[in-house]
Amino acid sequence: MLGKECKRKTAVRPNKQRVIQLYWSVESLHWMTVAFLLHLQYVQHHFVVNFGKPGIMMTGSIPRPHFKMARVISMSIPMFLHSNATSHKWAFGAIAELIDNAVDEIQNGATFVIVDKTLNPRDQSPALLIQDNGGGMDPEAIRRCMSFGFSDKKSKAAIGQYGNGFKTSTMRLGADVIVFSCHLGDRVMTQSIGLLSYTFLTQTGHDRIVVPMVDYELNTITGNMEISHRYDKEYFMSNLSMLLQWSPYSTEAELLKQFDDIGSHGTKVIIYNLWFSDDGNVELDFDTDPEDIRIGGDVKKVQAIPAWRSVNEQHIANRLHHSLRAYLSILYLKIPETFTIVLRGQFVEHRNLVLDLKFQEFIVYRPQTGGCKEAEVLTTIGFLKEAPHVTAHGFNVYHKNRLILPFWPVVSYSDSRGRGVVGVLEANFVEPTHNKQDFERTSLLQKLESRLKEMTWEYWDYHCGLIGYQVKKKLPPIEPPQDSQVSSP
Ligand SMILES: *[C@@H]1O[C@H](CO)[C@@H](O)[C@H](O)[C@H]1NC(C)=O
Ligand SMILES: CC(=O)N[C@H]1CO[C@H](CO)[C@@H](O)[C@@H]1O
Repeated sequence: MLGKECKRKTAVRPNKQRVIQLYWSVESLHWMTVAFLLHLQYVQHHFVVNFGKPGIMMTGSIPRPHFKMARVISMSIPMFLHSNATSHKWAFGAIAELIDNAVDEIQNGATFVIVDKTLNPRDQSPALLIQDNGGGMDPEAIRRCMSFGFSDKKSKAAIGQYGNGFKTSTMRLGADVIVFSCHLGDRVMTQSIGLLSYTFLTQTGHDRIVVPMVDYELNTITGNMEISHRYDKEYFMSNLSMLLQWSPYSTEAELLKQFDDIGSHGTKVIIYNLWFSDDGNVELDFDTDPEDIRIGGDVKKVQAIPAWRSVNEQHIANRLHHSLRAYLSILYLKIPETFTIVLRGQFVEHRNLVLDLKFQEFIVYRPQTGGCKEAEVLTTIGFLKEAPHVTAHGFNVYHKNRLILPFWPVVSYSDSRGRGVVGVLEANFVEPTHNKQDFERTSLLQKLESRLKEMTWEYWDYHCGLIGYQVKKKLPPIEPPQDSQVSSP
């Protein structure tokens, strides 16, 4: 499904691209892209808010802004920005990117990330909270994270790193985001607050993106947090007044109270004015399950005979699309024991998809990467424990510990060949796309895809008897696989 999206990328017109590059620098182009993204979502938001009363709005008639955006941008913005701008069709993909930022903070001491619903005190509307106790951001870092025109210097190890991913993913989820960050640096402790608010920017008619920010610093003599002297006092006051007017908090005391549960280091992100879905409800559903965040709408129809329908619907391959808890449970291949993801007050139990497989085999694949160092990828393949009842199949492909493709269906099995065959692998030799929901469609990926296809068929042809299918071909005799047995490729 994401493959199509990527193919469209090639449709950039070279002429336009050159003309635009003449007039705008890279930074302002990125700025434009995000502004554009904001604008379309804002239009949808207000359309639904103003006309979204039952009976007036025609359900399903509003184009989803991200689809629309993908089309428009592929015609006018150079390709190198395309993937950034079309980031995050899927709301959970945007949330995952914010969780990545917290996971990157494990190296700075983070032991948890909290994902929860909170309320906007101004109107009691639901807002999304994401909070970690990592290193936090000092005044420069929060500017890099929230402002435009900074280039992101990503360290190689980091998955997210408060880069542009932060802007695109927060803006995918809601119109406004406020960030509180507390950082303990060399002898100074700072608290910084920043507001990226589309509501503010449009209602005040700003023609460039202004991100109000204030910083406080611990006075080691008095022990109080005081206005940071880094920036002019006048600036501080005008920034603060914008924050109080447009953030959910209308007094400085209320604003600073948000630091109470952050402690001496960490970051709290609150996304408010969350987007609405076509049915006129907030897209993120906090109500159906008080211990989960769900997305309605997109529930996939499971094709199965009635007796098997429920086991299919309940399977993680299906649930991950609409239950954040299910998705987060498999988002990382491994997670340090010292770190927990807490979703709506409950730990997210980590799930190793390999343990969902029976009759496992381990297959080594050595991609020809062209480099002198030979990559080696170990794929665990097997039948889902619930096979043949569960029809899901495909490969869960991780990249540097992070799930990129869940249940990637490399074969289509109109004739059952491949049904219930699932694999798990970590493919670090291919590059994920910007939204980390797909891989760049390179020849390396194509080779991987065909190898996985062969693997699926080979596995099926040898072992389908084990789940009650008739082995069709005459095959050379082979020992039935046993758990933990290593077979050669
Ligand atoms: C907010 O503060 C920044 C410095 O941090 C300053 O450049 C900007 O002009 C201020 N905004 C206003 C409206 O004063
Ligand atoms: C500003 C920005 O993040 N640009 C990135 C967009 O995506 C391309 C790759 O698809 C990167 O190379 C750019 O740095």
